[in-house]
Amino acid sequence: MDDILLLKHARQILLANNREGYTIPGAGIYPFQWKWDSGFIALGFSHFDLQKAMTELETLFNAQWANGFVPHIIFHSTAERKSYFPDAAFYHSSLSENANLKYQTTTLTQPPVEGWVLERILSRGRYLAEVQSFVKRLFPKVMAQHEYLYENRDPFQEGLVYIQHNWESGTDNSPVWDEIWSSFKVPTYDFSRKDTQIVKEEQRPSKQEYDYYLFLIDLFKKWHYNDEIIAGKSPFLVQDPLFNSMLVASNNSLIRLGKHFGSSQDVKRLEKWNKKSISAFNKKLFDNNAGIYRHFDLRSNRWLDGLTSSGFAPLFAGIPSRQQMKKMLIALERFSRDGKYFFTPSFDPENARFEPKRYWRGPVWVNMNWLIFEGLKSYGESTWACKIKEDTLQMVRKQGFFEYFEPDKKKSRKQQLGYGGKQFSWTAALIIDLLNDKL
Ligand code: 2M8
Repeated sequence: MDDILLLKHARQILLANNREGYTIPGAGIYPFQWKWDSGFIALGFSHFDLQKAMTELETLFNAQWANGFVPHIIFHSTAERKSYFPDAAFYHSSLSENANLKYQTTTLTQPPVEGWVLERILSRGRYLAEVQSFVKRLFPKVMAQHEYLYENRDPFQEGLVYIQHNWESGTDNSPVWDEIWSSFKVPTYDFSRKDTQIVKEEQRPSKQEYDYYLFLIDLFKKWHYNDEIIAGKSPFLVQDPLFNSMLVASNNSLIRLGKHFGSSQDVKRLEKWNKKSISAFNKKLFDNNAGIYRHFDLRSNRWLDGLTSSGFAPLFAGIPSRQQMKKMLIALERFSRDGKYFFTPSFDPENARFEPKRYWRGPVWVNMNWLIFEGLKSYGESTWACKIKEDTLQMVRKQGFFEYFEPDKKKSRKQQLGYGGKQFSWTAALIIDLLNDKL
């Protein structure tokens, strides 16, 4: 497929998945609005329909809670209520005193990408009064989200915020959580999986993993979603390098935007947060031997076992020094095993727990590639950035706009090996961005 056709397809996918005011990640499997998906989707739309890009984020922030928290799924469509599990009834968000009662939402959040997305939308419509007033309206809302995170998710005031559930990481069934799951027992839940009716079981998390996911939510319900109690008692409390990188990158954008759209006080707070976050990142999360950032478990007080593509996300936020970045290039090369794999498998291919078909346990994801591509570009590493861009385009040209992809290049050349949802929105959105990139 040539690039003009690819671009046309990508736009068609975004338009087909667009609903009233928001865009679903993929028909059938994800029928509502997801938080960080909306960020990538808005970026894709900003190339050909600024109005839709702005509406996507406005709709998301309409569901923001009183304390600045932004939920990870907004269950807009009642018609689709029964087609996804766990649904709004399972979360029972009104148990939280902060919940936004106008919307049915989850009680978990996702990586805070909105700050840097806002800056990119502005760059596409800098001279339009409508875009300027949009950024002005959204700025304090994004700021409130960051305030929520630093005030409620950083119990030791380290500058690194924690996630309280694997679904908050965006990398749902990553093997890094395995050792947390093995540290406690959960009941067996009786429920009907909706995801495996659409996608093959071998490409999704196991039933046992879902039991853990549901059990954590049940615990939080018992504690009325009180963050202080969760931080004190929950068995899952992790400083995730991807989540924190998105926060730092968004801080960076808000600092630049704040000079026009915020106050000098906002800018000062953001600078203070970022200084602390970046220094903690490099002291606490960088694994000098492996050349990659790690997940830190606040319960066991050590890094979780295993290296993931999330560990390269700090490149996007400008966190590593040049020396650290050079080490990361060696790790990146190892992840592709001398060109055997596409950049960048979601889990270390040399680890015995690597599973090339199963969701976040090995396959390649376009959003992670895009973040690493942008990161390397910002360090002036254009040869590397080009390799990732080319691999990503090659993968999608050959397989289509899937949710995730087979990492093995040889296998992928011979067979149709795109996995998960089809006509997936963030794959389409980021291909649009890559095709518009000048590198
Ligand atoms: C996946 O997560 C959801 C739960 O939030 C699921 O499996 O049902 C993840 O890939 C997540 O990162 C993504 O935002 C979501 C929708 O694309 O799907």
